[in-house]
Amino acid sequence: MKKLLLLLTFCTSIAFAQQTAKFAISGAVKKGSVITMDSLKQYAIQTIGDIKVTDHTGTFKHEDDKLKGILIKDILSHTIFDVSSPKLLSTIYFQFVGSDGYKVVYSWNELYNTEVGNHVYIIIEKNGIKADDMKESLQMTSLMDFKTGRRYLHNLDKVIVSSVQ
Ligand SMILES: Nc1nc2c(c(=O)[nH]1)N[C@H]1C(S)=C(S)[C@@H](COP(=O)(O)O)O[C@H]1N2
Ligand SMILES: [Mo]
Repeated sequence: MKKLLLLLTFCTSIAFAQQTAKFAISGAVKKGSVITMDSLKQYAIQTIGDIKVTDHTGTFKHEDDKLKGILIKDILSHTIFDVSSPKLLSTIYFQFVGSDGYKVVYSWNELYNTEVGNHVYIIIEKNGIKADDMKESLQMTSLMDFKTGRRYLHNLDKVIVSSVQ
């Protein structure tokens, strides 16, 4: 019985790791895609440094060190947004959704037309631990945010692109 339980725990942890170390991009795009740890290797890895995580009131929670990540704009560079004119890009917004259903929104303009977008990363390593070995799996951060916690998304599962009606 004990062995069976161990095996079950082992299988669940493998399933969990495989389930979380990738995310899908879908919605208002010409062609949907799935981003895996393997496909992330093609992008430049940036050394981000440390982050002080604060809650929604600005109270310091904890610090994560030695962050490494890939700019979300680099990852999205192969995604063609399904709009009939460039003007309509201003209607586009992204929902980044965690495996627990937690959602974080960015607009197309925020990512592509403000400085904020130059500091939004998918984290592939922190505190010397790689995403595959982290319970938070692939994480996301918007480094210019005042309150860093709320968009410090854990377990990124999917990106849904939409056009506001
Ligand atoms: N998937 C997921 N990510 C999440 C949350 C959540 O509930 N689910 N909470 C957010 C909030 S409100 C905060 S303050 C930070 C806290 O980051 P920490 O867990 O590293 O302390 O996680 C953020 N990322
Ligand atoms: Mo929070």
